[in-house]
Amino acid sequence: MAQMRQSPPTDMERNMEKIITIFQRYAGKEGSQASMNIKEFENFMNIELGSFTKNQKDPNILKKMMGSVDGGIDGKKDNEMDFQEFLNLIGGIMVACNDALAKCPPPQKNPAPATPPTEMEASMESIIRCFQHYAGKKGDKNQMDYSEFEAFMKTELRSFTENQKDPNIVRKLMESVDGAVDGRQDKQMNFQEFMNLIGGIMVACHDAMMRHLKRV
Ligand SMILES: [Ca+2]
Ligand SMILES: [Ca+2]
Repeated sequence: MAQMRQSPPTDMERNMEKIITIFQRYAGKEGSQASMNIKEFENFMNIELGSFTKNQKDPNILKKMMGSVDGGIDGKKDNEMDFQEFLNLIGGIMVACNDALAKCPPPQKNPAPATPPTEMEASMESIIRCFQHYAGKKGDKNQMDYSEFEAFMKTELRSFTENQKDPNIVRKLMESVDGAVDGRQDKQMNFQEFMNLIGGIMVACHDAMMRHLKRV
């Protein structure tokens, strides 16, 4: 662990850490530890997101998905997916899930899913539900306003928020993503803007962990 924690991690922190760990588990199988090649990515998708993968009709879907993000961050089409490119892809799947979940009402009873969710699916769903919980407190249920976002940051990412020297950090974070996706600086954060922000925090954690690993 790169940092000592004063308090036990929240569910949100646990899920963010889990996604980083899962990426590292597959990216570390061969070649660069910091990126996935197509074999590592196929392995990840078939095992962790198997229910998504097996529903796709296109046999080349995984190659196409990888092609759609490869080079988007580092500018190199090198058939390697780094963590930020990976998060862009996962974030896209989560945005689609969030839209689907927002459209259908929550089930009255909880029917047991045919197959239990994988660790990755459980973490993704739990992050979506966390966003919906805070965004749904008032006003637009699909958007976080400033006070909803502040409540989220102070409760779910408490140790991150408390470690920041800048007392305006929460406002600045919100301003940094507001309008980046929907083009409207309306002081409302939609799920995709939220994922950009959470993704940025996760990339910073992942980079810190890789630097730490290089030192030992
Ligand atoms: Ca690798
Ligand atoms: Ca709201």
